[in-house]
Amino acid sequence: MATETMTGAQALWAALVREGVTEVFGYPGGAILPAYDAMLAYPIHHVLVRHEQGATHMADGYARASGKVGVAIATSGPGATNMVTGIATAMLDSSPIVCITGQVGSKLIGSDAFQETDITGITLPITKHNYLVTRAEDVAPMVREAFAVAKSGRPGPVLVDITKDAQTSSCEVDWDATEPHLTEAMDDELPGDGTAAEAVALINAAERPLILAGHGVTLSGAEREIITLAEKGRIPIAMTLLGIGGVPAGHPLNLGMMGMHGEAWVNTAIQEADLLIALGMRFDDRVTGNLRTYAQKARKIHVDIDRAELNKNVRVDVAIAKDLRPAIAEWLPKLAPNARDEWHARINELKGDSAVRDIQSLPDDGHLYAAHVINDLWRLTDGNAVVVTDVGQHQMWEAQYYKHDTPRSLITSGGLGTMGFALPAAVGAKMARPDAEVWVVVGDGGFQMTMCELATAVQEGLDINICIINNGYLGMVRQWQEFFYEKRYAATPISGPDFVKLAESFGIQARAVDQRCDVESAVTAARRHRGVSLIDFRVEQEDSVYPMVPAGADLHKMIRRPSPHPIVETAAD
Ligand SMILES: Cc1cc2nc3c(=O)[nH]c(=O)nc-3n(C[C@H](O)[C@H](O)[C@H](O)COP(=O)(O)OP(=O)(O)OC[C@H]3O[C@@H](n4cnc5c(N)ncnc54)[C@H](O)[C@@H]3O)c2cc1C
Ligand SMILES: Cc1ncc(C[n+]2csc(CCOP(=O)(O)OP(=O)(O)O)c2C)c(N)n1
Ligand SMILES: [Mg+2]
Repeated sequence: MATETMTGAQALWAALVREGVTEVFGYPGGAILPAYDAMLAYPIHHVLVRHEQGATHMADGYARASGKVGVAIATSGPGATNMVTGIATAMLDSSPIVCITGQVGSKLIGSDAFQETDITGITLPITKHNYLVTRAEDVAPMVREAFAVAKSGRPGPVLVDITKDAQTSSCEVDWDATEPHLTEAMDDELPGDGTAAEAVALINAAERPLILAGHGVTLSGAEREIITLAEKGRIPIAMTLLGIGGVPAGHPLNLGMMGMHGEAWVNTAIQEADLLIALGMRFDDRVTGNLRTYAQKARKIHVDIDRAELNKNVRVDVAIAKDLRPAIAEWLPKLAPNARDEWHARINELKGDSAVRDIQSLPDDGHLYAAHVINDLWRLTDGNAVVVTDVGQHQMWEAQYYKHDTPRSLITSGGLGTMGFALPAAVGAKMARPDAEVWVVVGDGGFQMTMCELATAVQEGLDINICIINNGYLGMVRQWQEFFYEKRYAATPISGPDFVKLAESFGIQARAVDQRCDVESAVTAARRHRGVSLIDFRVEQEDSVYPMVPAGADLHKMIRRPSPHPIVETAAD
C-alpha cells in the first residue's frame, strides 16, 4: 500500500509532484513558511515573483500557453488578497489555475490574528471552488481534488487555503485514497438537451449560416472538427477575441473577429445570417451589442460545456450542453455538402476590395501608427510568435493586425480586461513553452501596473521581448472620452519613466522607436538578443481603434474610421 508519513507541508509538495507540477510562481511569508521550508526537498522550480498578482497571472499565462494547470502560492493576508485580481481574471476566461495560500493557525481563525483574512470568503465568487484545509491529512486529497476541479468541464481557478498547523503537523498519506472522484451535478430542469439531429437539420437547411468560434474550441481541442464542419458545409467562421488561433487566420473560411472592435463585414454578416452556430463562446456583451437587435434573422445553435451559459444572454433554438469536440464529431457524418455560393458572394461584397487590410503598402507619412507596428511584428516573426497582450487599444490592434494561425498563440485577458496582465502572463507562457518566441504587447499604462515583474523575468534568465505601445494616454479610455464625452480627457494623459533607461537598470536590452523605418531593425535586434529585450514604440498619441460598436448599440451600427486617413479599414468606410 502506498502509505507515507509526512507533514502537511510535505504532503502539499508531494501532491503537486504527483499532479505533474514542475514550476510554481509565488512569494513567501509567515503563514506559508512551513510549506516553503519543505519545498526544497521536491523537484519543483519556484519562481519568485515581485507581487502576488504577478504570480497568479504567471500561473494563468502558463495554463493558457500549455493547457496544463498553473500554480501560484502566497502567504496569508496581503499575500492572498494580492492574488484576487489574477484569480478573477482566470475565472472570467476559464483558465485552470490552482492557488495555494497559507492561513493562520486553525485555533486563531476568526480572532483577527496577524495577517488573517478570510480568503476563501473573499474568493468564493471568483473561484470555481475553494477549500480551507485545517488538518494535515486533508492536504493531499484536497490539493489533488483542486487540480481535478480546475481542469474538468469548464476550466477555472481553485484556491486551497492551508492553515499553518495543517502544514506543520504529521499525517499518514494513502495515495490511492487521495485519487479524486468528481461527480457531475446534473439538473434535468436546466436547458441543454438539444440533439445532434436537430442541429444537423438546421445546418443542412441554412442558406446563410455562420459559425461563431470561441475559446471553447481551444479548451476542447476541437480545432480539426470545427474546420471539417466549416469545410463540409462551406460555412464561414467568425472568431471571438479569445477564440483567435482556434481556427487559422489564414483559412479561407475564417472571416476574422466579431464584436465591438471586430471586422465590419463580420458584424454585418451576423446580422444577415439565417443560422448562427455558436461553439464554445458565451455571447459576451462585447460580442453581441444590443441583444434586442442581435442576429434577429438567425435561428441559433449553441454548444457549451457549461449548461449555465445556454440561453443566458441569447435565446437559442438548439442548446447542447456538451464538450465541443465530441458534439461536433457527432454532426459530421450527417452534414450535407453545400457550396453556399450566394452567401459567400454577399460576404465578399461586404468585405469590399480592401478585404485584406493592406496597410503595409501605404506610404510612410512620418507618423508611427500602432497598427503598423503590430503588422510589422506579425510579418517579422512569420506569424509564429506567442503574443501576450495587455488591455486597451494595443490589445485590439493586436487582434486585428497580428494574424494568428495556431491555437494558444494569443494570450489576452478578455472577460475581466485586466491591465497589468501581459508581462507576468508572458513570464508564465515562456516557462510553459521555453521554445516559443514570446512577445509582450502592452500599453504604457498597463505596463506601469506590473513592470516590477521585469526583475522576475531577468532573475529567471528568460528570453522574452516586450513591445510597449506608448501613446502617452490610457488610450482606450481616452478613445471613449473622445467619442462619448466630448474630448474631455479626464485622467487619461499619462506620463511614464524613460522606459529605455528603466529597462537598462534591470540589465535589459532596450531601444526607443518613433519612425516606421526603424521598426524592422529594432524587432530584428530584439529577436536576436538572448534575454529580455524591450522596445518603446512611441506611437501616434490620439489614434483610435476602428471600427467600434458603442457599448450597447446595435451590432451593425459601427463607428467607422473617418476618412481621409492613412489606415484603410474596409472599402465601405
Ligand atoms: C478592451 C476589450 C475589448 C474587447 N472587444 C472584443 C471584441 O470586439 N470582440 C470579442 O470577441 N471580444 C472582445 N473582448 C473580449 C470579451 O470581453 C470576451 O472576453 C470574449 O468575447 C469571450 O470570448 P469567448 O466567449 O470565446 O471565451 P470565454 O469567455 O472564455 O468563454 C468560453 C466558453 O466556452 C465554454 N467552454 C469551455 N470549454 C469548453 C468545451 N470543452 N466544450 C464546449 N464549450 C466549452 C465555456 O463554458 C464558455 O462559455 C474585449 C475585451 C476587452 C478587454
Ligand atoms: C486594472 C484596470 N484598471 C482600469 C482599467 C480600465 N481601462 C481599460 S483600457 C485602459 C487604458 C489602457 O491604457 P494603456 O495601457 O496605455 O493602453 P492603450 O489603451 O493606450 O493601448 C483602462 C484604464 C482596466 N481595464 N484594468
Ligand atoms: Mg497607452
